[in-house]
Amino acid sequence: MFLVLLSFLVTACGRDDAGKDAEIRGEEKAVLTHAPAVPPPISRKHATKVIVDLEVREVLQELAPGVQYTFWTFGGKVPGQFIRVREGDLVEFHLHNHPDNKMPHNIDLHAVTGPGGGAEASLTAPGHSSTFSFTAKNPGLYVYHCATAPVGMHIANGMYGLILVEPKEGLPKVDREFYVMQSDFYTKGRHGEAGLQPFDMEKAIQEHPDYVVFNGSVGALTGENALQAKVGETVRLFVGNGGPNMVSSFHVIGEIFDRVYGEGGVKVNQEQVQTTLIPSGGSTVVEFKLDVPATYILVDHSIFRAFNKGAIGMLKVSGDDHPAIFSGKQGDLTYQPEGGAIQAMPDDKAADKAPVVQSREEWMKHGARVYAQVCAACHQVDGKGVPQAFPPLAKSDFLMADKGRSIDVLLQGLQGPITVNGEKYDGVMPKLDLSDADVAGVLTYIRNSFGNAGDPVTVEEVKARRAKGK
Ligand code: HEC
Ligand SMILES: [Cu+2]
Repeated sequence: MFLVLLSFLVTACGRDDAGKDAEIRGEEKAVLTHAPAVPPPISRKHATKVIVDLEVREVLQELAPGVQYTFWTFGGKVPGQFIRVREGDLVEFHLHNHPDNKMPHNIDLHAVTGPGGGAEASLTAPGHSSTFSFTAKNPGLYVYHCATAPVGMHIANGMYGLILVEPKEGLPKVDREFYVMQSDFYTKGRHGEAGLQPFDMEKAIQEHPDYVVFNGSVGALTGENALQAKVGETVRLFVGNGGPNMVSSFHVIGEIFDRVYGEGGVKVNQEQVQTTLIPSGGSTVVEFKLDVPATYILVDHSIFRAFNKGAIGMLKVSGDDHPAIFSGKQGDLTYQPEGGAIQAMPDDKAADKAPVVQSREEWMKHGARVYAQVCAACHQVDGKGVPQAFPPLAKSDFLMADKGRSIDVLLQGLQGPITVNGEKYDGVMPKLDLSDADVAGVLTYIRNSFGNAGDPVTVEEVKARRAKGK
């Protein structure tokens, strides 16, 4: 008893640091940053409670010049915001799903020891927030991602980011730190095809990306967006790979990595490295000192991805020449991904609120808009679905057989085996966050499009099913 009291007193006086830093003292809000910025190093010498607020947003942004894409994001951009905590910290995680979103989402942090990396505890419907806590036991650089069904699709749409659990003793001091994350995208149109491009499930399953990019879009790290540093400085890159499919052969043209913390672990496991592998769902940390002014080019050295699919970034280094290290013709190389430049698109911000609908024509239009925004991603623009993944709505016997059941599918989602036109499907259709007008409109639309012919669905019918389902 006396000993317990004594150790308590010693701690309270703050004199005992060694062995005591597992104890949680105080609390703070995590600083979250958008790539390529990294939150500042942690100078604390003790563990604390860290509160993380991460908001999921479904946003329309550019994937390449003139090419738009509906990204699902952690924090409003791809990749997700960088989270930095210290080994031993107690992390209180709040995942917010913005009310304008249509899909449920969650988060699996590879830094978490526990079921699904937090996925089960964080499944969140639009307009809701989930909270869970974990102790950041294991230092390292970890990927986090959404793990809501269909998981591949949520990741393919941009739902990944990095969390750094800094070791207790901290990381060696460097002059600059940057956040870079590679990923691959799958669009209906070919690379560079202008306009709003829907996700292409078939290409994703075949692992044939149209885009492989750093930090969420072609050009996110080139030209004006290039990383900047000076001769004489040492830089550290925290590099993640969100996939969903490609393994990265990460290389910086014109530089050698002095040190590599392989696979994002805490040990420098190799020095003097030209190209380092980053698994899908993995990371690496590289450090190098800058000796010569130049524009260094970050690439995935699976090189067609760099020059034809977008996997190019730049690090512009200014300062004095060092002819002893490199003398020769100098200047900025301009690397342009071939075939990337397309004219700008008029921005089409389709109204997302349900209008007070009267005529059947307007009603169909409203339904068509909901379909394009929400359903086409899975059931495809032509309503024909994707074999073995998303059932067809075009001439669907399942859809047309039972109006009440189809309303329920839209209100409640659907999972478990079903048969549509003789083909078996066993996937998950998420519970979508649609208004009664949206449900009635989109059902009227799909029941009278793609070769279907049926009677309209009214708001009253939807209301009645909703009341019954409760
Ligand atoms: C994230 C992907 C996804 C989205 C978005 C989605 N669905 Fe589905 N949908 C599915 C899957 C998967 C199934 C099959 C579920 C199963 O196997 O039990 C399904 C089944 C259906 C069915 C019944 C089967 C059939 O082919 O007739 C209908 C009707 C349907 N969805 C309509 C819609 C409509 C309308 C929307 C938009 C408001 C929509 N879905 C959005 C994935 C999706
Ligand atoms: Cu998600």
